[in-house]
Amino acid sequence: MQRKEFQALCARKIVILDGATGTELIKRGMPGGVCPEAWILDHPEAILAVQKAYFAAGSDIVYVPSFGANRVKLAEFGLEQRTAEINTELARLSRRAAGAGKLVFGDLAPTGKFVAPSGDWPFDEAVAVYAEQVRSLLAGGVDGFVIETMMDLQEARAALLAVRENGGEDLPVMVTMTFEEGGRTLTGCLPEACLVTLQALGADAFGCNCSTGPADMAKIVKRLKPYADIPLIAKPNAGLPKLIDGKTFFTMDAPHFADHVAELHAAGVNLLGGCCGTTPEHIRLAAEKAQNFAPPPCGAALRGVVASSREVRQLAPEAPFTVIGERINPTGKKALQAELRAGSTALALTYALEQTEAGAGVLDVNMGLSEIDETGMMLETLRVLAPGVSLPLCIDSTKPETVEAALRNYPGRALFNSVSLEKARVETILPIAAKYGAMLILLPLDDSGVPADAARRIEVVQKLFPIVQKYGYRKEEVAVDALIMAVSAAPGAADAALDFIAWCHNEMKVSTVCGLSNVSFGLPNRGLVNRTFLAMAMARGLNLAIANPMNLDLMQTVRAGEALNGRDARMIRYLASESEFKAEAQAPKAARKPEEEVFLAVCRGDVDHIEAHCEAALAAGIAPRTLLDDFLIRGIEEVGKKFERKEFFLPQLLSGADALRKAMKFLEPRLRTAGGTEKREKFILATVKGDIHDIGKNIVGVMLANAGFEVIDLGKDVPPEVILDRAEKEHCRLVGLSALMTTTMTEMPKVIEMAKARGLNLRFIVGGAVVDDEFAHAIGAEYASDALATVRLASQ
Ligand code: B1M
Repeated sequence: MQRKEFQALCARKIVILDGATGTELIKRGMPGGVCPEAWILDHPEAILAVQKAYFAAGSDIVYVPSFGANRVKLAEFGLEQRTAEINTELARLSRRAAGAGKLVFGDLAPTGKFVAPSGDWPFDEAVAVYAEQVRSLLAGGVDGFVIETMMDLQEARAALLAVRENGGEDLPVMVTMTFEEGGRTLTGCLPEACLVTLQALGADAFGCNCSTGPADMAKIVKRLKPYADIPLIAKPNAGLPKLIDGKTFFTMDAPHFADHVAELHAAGVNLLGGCCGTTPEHIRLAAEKAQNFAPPPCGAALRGVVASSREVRQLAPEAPFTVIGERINPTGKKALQAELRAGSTALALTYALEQTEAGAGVLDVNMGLSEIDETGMMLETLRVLAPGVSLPLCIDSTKPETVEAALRNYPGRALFNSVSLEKARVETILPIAAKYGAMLILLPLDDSGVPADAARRIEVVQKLFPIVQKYGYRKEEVAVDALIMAVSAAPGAADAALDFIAWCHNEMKVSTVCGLSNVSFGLPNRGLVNRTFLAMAMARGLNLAIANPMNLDLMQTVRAGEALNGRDARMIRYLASESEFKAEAQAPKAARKPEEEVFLAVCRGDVDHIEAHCEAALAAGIAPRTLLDDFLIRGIEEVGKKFERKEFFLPQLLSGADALRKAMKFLEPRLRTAGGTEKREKFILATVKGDIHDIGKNIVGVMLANAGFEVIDLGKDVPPEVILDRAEKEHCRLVGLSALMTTTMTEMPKVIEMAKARGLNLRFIVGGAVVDDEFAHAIGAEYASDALATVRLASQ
């Protein structure tokens, strides 16, 4: 099926997808614990029956049961060598079920790995894993693809690129993600940000599946609709899951499920199906109801939107004025140059956080510096900024390889700075930016240089924009740069730029942007010149500026300018910012103490600087233990609180833990005291099965070792039998167990019961945030609230 045919289908009717596969296969005898894909191939009649039932119920598109058929998932069953064959066979089976005239889409789903830059799995490895699946599903004859149940935008991007780069250029690709109750994915991705990014990258439809019932899903679809140029999908569960006797049940019957069709349609759904707990009957009734509705038209009300995975920003002329933070650019910044030459990204992160706080809406990232590997440093900076800050980024480079690497790896929809009419940029850089769906800054210059007057700039843009349009760009997806030159060198420079801005705004009706500080180059009191020019440019229609948001006067000019030219209707932003600016101006600007920097480094996940901050704090006389207890641990606790309040998400939790781990490694030798007893008592230490939190357990280990115990640390996620086998082998008397989650503390009594059953004479000390005295005694253990308490107890 061609992408155009898919769009036509979505315009003709509400397209009906299938319902749950797993539960239907279980009904047909699939046992628990098996590899579903392999079981299906051994029992083809089961999947044929399920899929035929969905087609008979009214499904237009049925998914190939290749959900877990990527190499990473199949490896859990030792079947990774059969990946290609399994996918092709599954696709062939689905084709058989479909017969002529019905559609089957190859299904790509999460691998369970966490993709870079937030995770440590290289992005291109993820693309390669999906590429293998794409090629083999194509060999089985699929009509299109669905990327489903995605929890992380970056993994969804990898799967989408894998389709587009491996034979699926012109096939429809639908993407659905799973949003939790709080309206974000587990990794903190915002629905609107995922839609904006994936539709710019070439998805043909976007929506949600799993996780919630139809009513909650309608709310998310409603949020998506203003941003959607592509059809929207809802594939909800049969209601919210209920846990009964430790098993999950979905309790919404088919008629109640179908009752939600009108609500989903009103929210803007074009494609409708069911996820966990739904059956062919759910789909049949929903399809019947859907026949009463015309498909909602597609076309976004909000365009010109850029996104990180956690935030969206509209950069259109009608949106609030946006300052694009200019500071992550080494030009003229000696400190940043030195850091980048040393391979450190810490200052870039600091600038990013400061600019965010100061009110920037997008952050420009430029790594153009001689003697450094620009591409490598750009990727390294993205690795730090993607989890560290939530503002969308503007990738600023002239090197095609840097642009390609940055846009490929950026988990969002970036603004790209810039494309001009210069041959090299049009021929090489524009196709790259277009491939990754970046929003563009257009420079009105060609190979003959910068046009001096507005008329020539208009001519250049009039030639450049049609070329950009051929790559699918609309006016709303570009911002034209006013190209401000230094007025000190060219007296007419300000007028040329102002006239050009006015033309772009009034005639071409596009966003305009300028690199503000150029105008004042070579002049005294540059701030005054910059903000005076800014006010004049805003009056002509300028709506974006690459500038320094740390400059309070400038930010005040932005807010006042917006209020004066009617862009801030009841002066709400002006009034709010005035009280903020006032508070800021009055706040004393004391330098932070090094130990406070340590605390902040954990909160920010600043792996690069934490060691230096620890060193400085020790040099300032802070004792290693105080640093650990009062700053490092308090830091990670703060991260945990923010995570609980949904201000932070998994990537930030991971970076905070990484920073703490690095600091611990540094502090460990300093925490060790001379001491040492003659007889070293063995102490087995482990985080229980199912739990991967080990920071606290490691601290306990260090303190026990300090106190002279021979610590045998079995690590994290340790099964009971491994703990007890080792205790027996070592003739150990003391075992320490750590658990940080309510769901894993229940492993503790299992270990103790098993020890009793084996007749082992062991004393258990348990600890971890969720454990308390009462629980410990109830299960027959001693409780230690922290590392020192553990040492005290163990010594007793
Ligand atoms: Co997660 N995590 N985490 N996490 N994490 C918590 C524990 C949580 C409370 C966050 C929250 O929601 N607010 C929550 C648990 C909720 C609950 O059940 N009550 C949670 C969750 C839900 C999760 C995931 C499920 C998130 C997800 O994927 N949605 C996931 C679980 C993965 C799994 O285990 N299967 C997850 C993952 C992670 C990271 C990998 C990102 C990372 C861990 C990295 C690592 O440890 N290598 C992480 C982190 C860092 C945290 C928080 C923020 C910090 C934990 C920590 O290190 N604290 C935590 C929130 C919080 O606690 N504020 C959170 C500092 C440490 C020094 O304290 O471990 O308590 P603690 O140790 C103390 C004492 O308790 C005691 O001594 C230590 C020193 O004083 N102690 C013992 C500990 N063990 C002892 C053993 C003893 C004696 C004393 O006897 C021998």
